[in-house]
Amino acid sequence: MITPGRMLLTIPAAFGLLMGGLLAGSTRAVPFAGGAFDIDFVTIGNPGNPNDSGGWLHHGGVDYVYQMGTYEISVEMINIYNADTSSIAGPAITTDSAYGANRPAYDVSWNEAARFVNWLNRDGGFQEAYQFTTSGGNDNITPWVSGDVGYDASNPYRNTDARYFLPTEDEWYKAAFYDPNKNGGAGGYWKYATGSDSDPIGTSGGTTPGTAVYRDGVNPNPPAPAAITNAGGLSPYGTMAQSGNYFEWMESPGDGGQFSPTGAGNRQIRGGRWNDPHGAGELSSSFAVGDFIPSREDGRVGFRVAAAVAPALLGDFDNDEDVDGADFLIWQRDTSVGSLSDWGTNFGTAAAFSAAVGVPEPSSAVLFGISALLASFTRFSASSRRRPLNP
Ligand SMILES: [Ca+2]
Ligand SMILES: [Ca+2]
Ligand SMILES: [Ca+2]
Ligand SMILES: [Ca+2]
Repeated sequence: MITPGRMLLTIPAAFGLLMGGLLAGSTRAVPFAGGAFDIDFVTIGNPGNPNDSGGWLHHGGVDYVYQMGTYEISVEMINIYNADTSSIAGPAITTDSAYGANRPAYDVSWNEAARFVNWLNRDGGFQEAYQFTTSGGNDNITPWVSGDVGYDASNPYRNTDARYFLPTEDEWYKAAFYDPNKNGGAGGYWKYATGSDSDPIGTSGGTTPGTAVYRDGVNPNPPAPAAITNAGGLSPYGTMAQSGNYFEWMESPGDGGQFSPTGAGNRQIRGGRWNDPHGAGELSSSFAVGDFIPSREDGRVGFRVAAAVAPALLGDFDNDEDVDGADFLIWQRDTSVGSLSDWGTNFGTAAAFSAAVGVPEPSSAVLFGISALLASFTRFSASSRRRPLNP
């Protein structure tokens, strides 16, 4: 989408952005609130992977492809939510900004995180994930029941038609610890979300592989949490700070427990925190805290968002859910990525998430030629510009 006021880039600049995007792997930046901020999502593939046989409660098996937020949710994103006065606005969420707007939001309850997720869905024209039947920002949800559209008996908290949601413990655990290339390509789990069984090296900020934002002998007196995009090395799938910075809410009941018909039951917490004195064990796959009630506002706990994937779109060679000039550039560099005819057929269209409402119809007529291609370059460049959050 083109946002008024955004500067159009030259083709060489667009090409540079494209190459940067390729280096980032299968990350997709999704703009929210009219482009006020983006959330980056990384695709978590390898459906059908087994649960971890180590760890705790044997989590991590997921039999579908999904997307995980690359970063924790920031204070600034919550501030933008709170500033929304449009028809999709939700009740106020309280957070704390002691360390700056680009740091993870904390003192955000599970219920407040669910309100934020619902707002993301409304912003994109999607079904809300969680059912609130009362108006307070920290009220508990009312789980979906049989007969509701999108009801899933195996997870009555989440509506299956929602695009964005809080990750289940399995979704979170897989994105953090699973590595399809471990054990000579057979796949397996690491102890930490830095792709290692060795304790991460403590840091208060940076992106060096193998580091995490926590207190250890290397980083004995951390002054502050890190900005969400500067919070340690990546997991094998490319997520940041699933070990360290802030603990994060799971959608799932705690301790492998049961879903609560009133929505009041405990939720799971994982990941460790920047200033805790408990060492690396708190960051590991075997550490989880299952007794946090969903209304608890805790100075150690933030969250990240996960997403469902849209069906594959032929001609979308860079897997960003649309077919545009960027895909043509990829085909031009390597024609084995797919069919140019597919690209031509679907040029100008976006992948339709099945449960979406209000998604524009694909254009019926596609004109080839340099003018269309140039237009696609400018569209690509506009949609690819990252708007930094409090750099
Ligand atoms: Ca709060
Ligand atoms: Ca974290
Ligand atoms: Ca594409
Ligand atoms: Ca694109």
